[in-house]
Amino acid sequence: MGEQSERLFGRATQVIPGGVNSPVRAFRSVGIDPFFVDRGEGARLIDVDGKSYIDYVMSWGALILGHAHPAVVRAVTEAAGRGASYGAPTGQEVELAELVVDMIPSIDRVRFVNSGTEATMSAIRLARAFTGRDLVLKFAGCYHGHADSFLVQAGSGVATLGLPDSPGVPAALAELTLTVSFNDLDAVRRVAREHGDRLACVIVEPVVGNAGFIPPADDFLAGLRQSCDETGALLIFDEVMTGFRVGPAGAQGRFGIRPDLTTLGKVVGGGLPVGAFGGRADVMDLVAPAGPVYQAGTLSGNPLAMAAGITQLLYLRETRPWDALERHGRMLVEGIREAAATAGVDVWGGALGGMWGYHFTAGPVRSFDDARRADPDVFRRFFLACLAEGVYLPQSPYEACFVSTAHTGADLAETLGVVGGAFQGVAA
Ligand code: KE4
Repeated sequence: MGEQSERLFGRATQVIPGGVNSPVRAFRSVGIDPFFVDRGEGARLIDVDGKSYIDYVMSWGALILGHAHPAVVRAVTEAAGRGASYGAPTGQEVELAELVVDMIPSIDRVRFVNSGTEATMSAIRLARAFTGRDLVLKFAGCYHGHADSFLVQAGSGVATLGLPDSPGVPAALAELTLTVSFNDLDAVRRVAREHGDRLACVIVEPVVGNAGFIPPADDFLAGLRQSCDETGALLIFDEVMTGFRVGPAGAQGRFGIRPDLTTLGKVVGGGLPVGAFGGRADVMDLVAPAGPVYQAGTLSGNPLAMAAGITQLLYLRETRPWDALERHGRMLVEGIREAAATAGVDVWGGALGGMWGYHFTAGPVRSFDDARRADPDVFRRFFLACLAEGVYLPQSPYEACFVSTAHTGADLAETLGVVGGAFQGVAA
């Protein structure tokens, strides 16, 4: 990395664990020190040493309009002039809530929080209260944030660091989380038979992004819906990544499945800290102060984040960019596949809306186990070759890639050129 980044990283490691505020940012999986960012401009990040990167991380999916979109900057700047936080209700919270309810039909009520983790943590508490049951079913490789109940065979940073789960999670709590393989309906039905009367909820990334990109098999999501209807467990779609990213109504809109609860993050906040959980009125009306399920937050619904979220969602609802974003994602996957073939490397990948991904394996990749068959060394060398040429892809095979409305045809052409040369010297 450049001199200024190295210097900052040296200081950071003295005062911040691992020098970063979220593990994946440390670039551990690709064996280099991280670059430090000076600013973002549209589709690009510029680091503190002045190097420019075409960015396909986009703050892990939040920036569907790209960095520093003028409309978002104006809205946040204007809101800041009236105060950063009040700890009291504002019209902006109502406006963003009405937008979410309008765009996602399964959501009657929504509560804003400050992160995806807060959203999913609150959603399972609510499901446990509504059903009077304790067990949670999740899927290997899916990541739902770092609340204790989810750090069991999780994806994203947990998988990147090769952690089977996390120390500090009491066994008594971890035992309440059951984990089966994504896309394995037989395993779901077995859990339903053995534990169905104790199951509070099934939580799933409807399109997995935290084991790399893995779409659902044709019957999988409908099978989850049926199993939940039969057992009385609530179906929770964790759409923190897919919400407003794979389509106007997220993955549930793409696949026509109505979950009982939905969690949101990233895009809904326009790059500022916003998470949300919402769904059926009869469930959500248990949330305090309407009901007894406690959930709270000093900065929940704060005016700066609401301004960014409203601006980004209104822009999306008006311009409807998802088909174009998906075409761009498919172009990038095809470019990687063609370049890899010259080195005898197999690629399995795909795109949905503005989310895309690739695995260096012949595939098909239907589960976390399939994803782990990909060659990590080929991934590392491919990632580093692209980064050296100014293309910043997610630094872990257990992350999804993102494209934004700010990525131009020239950016995509430049990226494909870099990808085309990235396999020289990468023997399969
Ligand atoms: P946050 O608490 O990081 O806002 O959201 C947690 C979360 C919940 N659900 C899904 C489907 C998610 O993808 C996430 C967070 N995603 C990761 C990237 N894969 C965040 C990046 C990071 O941990 O730094």
